Amino acid sequence: MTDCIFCKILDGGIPADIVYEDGHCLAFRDINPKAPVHLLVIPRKHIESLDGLGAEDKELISHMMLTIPRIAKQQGLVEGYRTIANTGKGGGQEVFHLHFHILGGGELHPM
Ligand code: D5M
Repeated sequence: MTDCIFCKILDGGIPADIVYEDGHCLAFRDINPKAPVHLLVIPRKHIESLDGLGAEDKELISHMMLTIPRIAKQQGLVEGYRTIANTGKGGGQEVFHLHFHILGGGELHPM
């Protein structure tokens, strides 16, 4: 996956402001923040999007869901936060390596 920008962040090929990492996932600040705190949480495994998940990824995705609230709290988002996963071109996805946006730290427009 040499042309995947998030794989390059994972292997240290391009820099990122990493706020959390473990054996399964990595969280770093979005380069184009849409909120005072805007993080991206990605799996170490290259999976294009939610559509690319298989039954074998059950443990990984469950780990990520359990880790997102911990990262949010660590980043001071005690009042709450928004989690978004854009899926496919029709969903506005631009980087085709599964990622969850965590947004917070300010007023968010209702959805
Ligand atoms: O969102 C993809 C997000 O990825 C978008 O908010 C910009 C962010 N991005 C792209 N390149 C980088 C790097 N190099 N560092 C940090 N953040 C980055 P999507 O859901 O695919 O539309």
